[in-house]
Amino acid sequence: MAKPDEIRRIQRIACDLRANVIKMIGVGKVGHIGGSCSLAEIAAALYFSKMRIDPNDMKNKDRDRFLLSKGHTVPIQYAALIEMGVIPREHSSGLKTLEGNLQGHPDMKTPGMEAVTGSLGQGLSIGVGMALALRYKKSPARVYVAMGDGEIAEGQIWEAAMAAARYKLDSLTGIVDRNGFQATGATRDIFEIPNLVEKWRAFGWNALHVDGHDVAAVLNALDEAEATKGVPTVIVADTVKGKGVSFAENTSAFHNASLTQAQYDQALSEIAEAKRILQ
Ligand SMILES: Cc1ncc(C[n+]2csc(CCOP(=O)(O)OP(=O)(O)O)c2C)c(N)n1
Repeated sequence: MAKPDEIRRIQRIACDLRANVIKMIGVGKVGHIGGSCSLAEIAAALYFSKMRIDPNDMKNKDRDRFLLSKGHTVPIQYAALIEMGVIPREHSSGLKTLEGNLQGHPDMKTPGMEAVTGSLGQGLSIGVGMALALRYKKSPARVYVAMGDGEIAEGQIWEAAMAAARYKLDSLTGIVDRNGFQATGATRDIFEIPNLVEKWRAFGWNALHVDGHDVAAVLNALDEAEATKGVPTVIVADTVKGKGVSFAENTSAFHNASLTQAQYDQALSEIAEAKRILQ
């Protein structure tokens, strides 16, 4: 069970990650704000508490791996890697430029990236392969795969889910960022997947259900996933798309959008205020 100080530390880092996302996308440049902000606490909990990774040794063969299957929200992963010092902060101004190394979807040329993703539905399969290979090499490393609630309509996710259970991949943890919205509307209107927790269980997984902005609950679930042997674990995390930026919350309008100067300033000031009250 994480101590209150540790929880507060991660909550504050989540604010820093959101601020990094907004600064990276900047004014007038289109970027995936909504699904980046919904993942902030989960990314902070993984990168700054749970995962065994050394920012100075990101190629260590026994490092834990994080795969962003919902690759379009890579600004939140860049934000974490910038905060850890793996990606130089000054690179963030080159997001989505040909000359920069922060592409619009994860690319292994970027420091800290474990896989190329972005064509939705593939990340869990990559995670299954990695977890199998790591087991073969007797590595203690764990593999974390973040998916979107829109993304999981892809059939390949469920093939990977069956394979993970078949191979008893208890080093694999899936996380569904269930923010309720996808690119063009609410997930329930486009392709609702009812009884999601029960569905993962039926596919042979240990399935947990948390509030994805509750850092203590997220950390507990990650610990429970690690303690669960013989089956993979999925954490279905209820989140808010655009969390922390009021005008971007609970809408697909800021799924992939640009900010005016006024919106940019408002977003950063709201995030700073959220961090201030966590002092
Ligand atoms: C195979 C594939 N089809 C379509 C897209 C285009 N696309 C990018 S993001 C997105 C919606 C994803 O929604 P969700 O998984 O809920 O992500 P989040 O809300 O967390 O951003 C779509 C359809 C894609 N990247 N890959």
